[in-house]
Amino acid sequence: MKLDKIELTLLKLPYVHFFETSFGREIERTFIIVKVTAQGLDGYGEVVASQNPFYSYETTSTAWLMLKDYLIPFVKQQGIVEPTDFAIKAGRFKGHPMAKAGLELALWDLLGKREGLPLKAVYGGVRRRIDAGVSVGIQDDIPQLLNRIQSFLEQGYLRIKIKIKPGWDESVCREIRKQFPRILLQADANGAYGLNDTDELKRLEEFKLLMLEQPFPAYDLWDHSRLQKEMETDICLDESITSEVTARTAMEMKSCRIVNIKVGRVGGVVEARRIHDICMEKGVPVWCGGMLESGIGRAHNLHIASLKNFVFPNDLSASERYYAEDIVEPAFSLDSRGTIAVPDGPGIGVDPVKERIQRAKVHSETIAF
Ligand code: OSB
Ligand code: MG
Repeated sequence: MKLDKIELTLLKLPYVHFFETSFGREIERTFIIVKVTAQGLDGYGEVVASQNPFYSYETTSTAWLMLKDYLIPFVKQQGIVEPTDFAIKAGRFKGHPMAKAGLELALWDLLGKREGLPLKAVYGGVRRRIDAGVSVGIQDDIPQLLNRIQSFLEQGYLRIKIKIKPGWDESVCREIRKQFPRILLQADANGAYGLNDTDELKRLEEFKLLMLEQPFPAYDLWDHSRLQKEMETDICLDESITSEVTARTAMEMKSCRIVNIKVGRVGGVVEARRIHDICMEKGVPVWCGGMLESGIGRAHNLHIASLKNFVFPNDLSASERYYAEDIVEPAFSLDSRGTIAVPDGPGIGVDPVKERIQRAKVHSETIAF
C-alpha cells in the first residue's frame, strides 16, 4: 500500500475560558492537523506545538517547516506507511518531536482504520474508560479560581490540577484546602522555580498534594533530584521527559517518582510506549498529560492512556471544557463516574467534521504523492 497524499491544516480555535500558566495567558489555540490518505481512508494526527515557544522550542511554524520540507518528502521518497517504520527512520532528523508525532499519529489512525481496530486494541490497552482530571489555569484572583474548581468538582472531575508560579502558590493552596480539604489536588509549575526556591516549595508539603509537577526547568534533572530528596511530596516530571533515555535517567537519579507522558513531547506513540514500559518495569506510575488538544489529539491521548501503567487521573477533560464546538463527532463528555470512554470505532474512533475544520482553518496545503 502507498499513501496518496498528505494534507496539513493550520487551525485557530478560541478557548471557552482563557488558559494561563507560569509562561503566560492564551485565549485561543493555534495548531496543525495532519491528514494522510490511502485507498480512500483518511488518518488524522494533531501536532501539539503552540504558536509561541514557551512550553517547548517548537512552534506551529517550525513544525510546519519540518513536516513540509523534511518529514513528508522523506515519507514520500521512502514509501513509508507504517507508523513504527516512520518512528525508527525519522530518527535521522534531530529534535522536533511534536512535528514527528503529528505525522506518526496520523499513520496510526490510518493503520487502525485499515485493520478495522480501535487504536487501544492496536496498542494493547486495558482500559475502556479513562479517569478524567482537569487542569485549571492561573486566574485573576483566588475567588475566581475557587469558583472554577467548585464547578469542575460538580461536573465530576476526579482530580484538580492548578498551575502555580512564585507568588501564586502557597496562599492559593491554603484557600483551596480550606474549602476542599479532601480533593485530589496537584500543582504544575511548568519550570517556574529554581533550587533557590526550595524553601518556598517545601511550604507546599502541608497541602498534601497528589504530586508537584515540573517545579524546575526541563534540563534540571539533577536539581529535581536534590529537591525530591528534601520533599515528601512526589515530584512528577513533564517537560524534562523527552525520551525513554531521559525517563530512565530521571528515575535512576531519583529526580521524580511519577512521570507525565505526552505523545507530542516525546515524538510519537512508539517512544511514548517505550517510556510507559520502562516506567512500569521500574515501578514508576505514569499519567497522560494534555496540550489543550482538539478532539483529534484528545482521541489519540485516550487510546494511549488505556495502557496499564496510566494509573493517575489524566489531563483529559470533556470537549466543552476547552472549546464551544469540538472539531470531531461525537464530542467527548464526562460520565457520572468522572471518566471518559475510549472510542471503540476503528483508528481514533471519532469523526473529524470537515465543515468545522474548514471554519477554523487559517490555511492548508496538500502534498500529493
Ligand atoms: O504543562 O501540562 C502542562 C497546557 C499547555 C501546555 C502545558 C500544559 C498544559 C496543561 C493542559 O496543563 C492540560 C490539558 O490539556 O487539559
Ligand atoms: Mg505540565
